[in-house]
This record gives sequence, structure tokens and C-alpha cells, in this order.
Amino acid sequence: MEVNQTVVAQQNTVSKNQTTRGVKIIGIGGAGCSVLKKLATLNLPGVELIPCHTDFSMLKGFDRTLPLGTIGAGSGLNDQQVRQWASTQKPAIRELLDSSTGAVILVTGLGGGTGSGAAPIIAEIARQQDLLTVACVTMPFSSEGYETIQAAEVGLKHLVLYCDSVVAFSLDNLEKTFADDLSITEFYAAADDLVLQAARMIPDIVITSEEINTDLNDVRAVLSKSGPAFFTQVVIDSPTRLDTCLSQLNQTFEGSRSQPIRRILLLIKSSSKKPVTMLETRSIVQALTQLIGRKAELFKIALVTDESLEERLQLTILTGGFIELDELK
Ligand SMILES: Nc1nc2c(ncn2[C@@H]2O[C@H](COP(=O)(O)OP(=O)(O)OP(=O)(O)O)[C@@H](O)[C@H]2O)c(=O)[nH]1
Ligand SMILES: [Mg+2]
Repeated sequence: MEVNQTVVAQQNTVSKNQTTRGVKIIGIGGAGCSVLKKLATLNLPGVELIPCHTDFSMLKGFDRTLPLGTIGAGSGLNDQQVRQWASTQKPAIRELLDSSTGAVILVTGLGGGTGSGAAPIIAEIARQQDLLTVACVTMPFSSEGYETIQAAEVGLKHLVLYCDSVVAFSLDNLEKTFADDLSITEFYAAADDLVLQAARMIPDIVITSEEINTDLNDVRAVLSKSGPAFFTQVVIDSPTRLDTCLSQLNQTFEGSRSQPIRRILLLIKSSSKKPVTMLETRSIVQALTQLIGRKAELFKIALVTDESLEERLQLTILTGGFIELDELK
């Protein structure tokens, strides 16, 4: 009996590895490349990191890169120029997003020339290649001026058109939630960390999750053409972690009750020192269903072991496919 169980476990591992195509995370422009540099320190398995920039000094240290233009000194906030440069690179982009690719995650700070100009073109090619495509972006401060905001909004509009799911963090909103005494460097570093957590969610699920076998097709079913998404992460470090977790979910989603959604992707991480229990999982799923998921068509849960969490519990939630209010009538 024991022997059979071992064999089954091994077969599961083998089949998961064989069917998992890699995830490519493309960091575009200055903000995108700085998130990529942080991701590089994590050595995520099955993930290729590809920087794309008009400033060639930001491309160092990666195996494959996507330089845009010939000058290599940035775009000077010129998204039109970048669009042209990226268009001439379409064959190279297609090659990067070849059949070994399972999913593409685009990471950028919208508002500058490079990210706003190039990200939609890469997303369009990913869509043509029929890849699961998710964008994790920041939107500029409203104080950054009309041109920057305009470039970001046009970029975002195109990303929503071509990507399956788009997580956009507003820097104005982050400013309200982060501590007031951060320096601007610390603020951007904290924003980068949040974008990083959003960017690693898909590879964490499709490559690492073993306990509930959640594969690329499951994630694809949940995120496919789900549009603008809302990203939440809570990390609970307390002896009464379930109660704390439920009250945090209540606080986060209380105001969203009136805006139910179609798609929910939930990643629960814990360590083998204090693995998530059946009761915790059931209670979290029930709470989320009550708060936002009463009309959910798809609600997918993935469990991942992350030894660095020790006794903590980490929940990462991506919700999309928002239901229009008039659809509820
Ligand atoms: N995460 C992060 N965002 C930044 C930083 N500096 C500026 N931003 C934000 O990101 C937006 C885009 O800036 P960049 O990433 O430099 O723009 P880019 O895509 O490189 O484009 P160009 O520099 O114009 O070629 C800005 O409008 C800011 O909102 C930073 O150091 N880190
Ligand atoms: Mg820049």
C-alpha cells in the first residue's frame, strides 16, 4: 500500500513537471526592470525574467533581453517613438514568446515612454500567440502631469484589450495606504514589492503548487479575458491566525459586497512547520464567498508550501470579471 502511494506521488510530480511550460516575466521600462531585478534574487523555478528597455544600461545581468531603439539612453517620455521601436521588434518578441511559454506576465510602471509604448505591443503579440497574459502595472501619481497620465491611460486601455487580466496599482492610492514618513525611494521600493507579489502569483501557482494540483489550464480558465483585476495580499502572524485572517478579509472586502465578481483566484501559502489546516481553508473560502463570491462562476484555490513563512499564513487573492451593476437587476 505504502509503495503504491509513493509511486502515485512520484507520477504526479513527473506529470506536473512535464506539462508545465515556463512562465516569462517581462519587465518593461525603468520601473519594470527594477521589479525584475528584485525578482532575480528569488530564483523562482520555471520562470524566465526578460528585461525590455530603451535604456540599455538596465538590461545587464539577464540571459535574454529585449532592447528597443538604437540609442540605448531611454525614450525621453516618448511613447509614440517607443511604439515604433517595439513594432520593428515584433519578430524578436514572437521568438521570445515561443511554444515553450505557458504564460506571460508583463510588469511596468505606466506613464513613461518605454512602458506605456511597448507593453501594449508585447501584450498584443502574446494574445496573437494565444498565451495566458497578465499585466501588473502602476499608474502614475496625479501630480505627474497631463502627458504622463494620458500616456498611462492609453497604455492601460490597450493592456485591458489584449491581456487576460490587468492588475493596476494607483500610486495615489498606495500613497494613502503606505506610511507617511517613507522617502520617495522607500515608497517606490514598497510599490515595487507589491507589483512583485502580484507578478509571482501565477508562477507560484502553476509551477510550485502541489497539494491541490492547480495547473496552467486551471489558472487560465479563471483569468481568461477577466479584465481589470483587484489584487490583495494578507500575511498573518499570530497564534490566532484564522480569526485575524477572517477579520482582515472582512476589513478589506466589506465595501466590495455590492460589487460581486465572476472570477476568484486564491493562493494560500504556509510552511510545513504550521501548514494551513482544513478548517482554515474552509473558513477562508466561506468568508470570501460571502463577501465577494456569491455570483462567482470560477473560484480556484491553490496551496503552496513556503518554508520562509514559518508559522505565518499568507493569502494572495486576485479577483476579476467584475459584474456590472445593471447585470444584477
Ligand atoms: N516602481 C517605480 N516606479 C517609478 C520610479 N520612478 C518613477 N516611477 C513611476 O513609473 C512611471 C514610469 O517611469 P519609468 O519606469 O522611468 O518610465 P519608462 O517606462 O522607463 O519610460 P521612459 O523613462 O520615459 O523611457 C513614472 O511615471 C512613475 O509613476 C521608480 O524608481 N520605481
Ligand atoms: Mg525610465
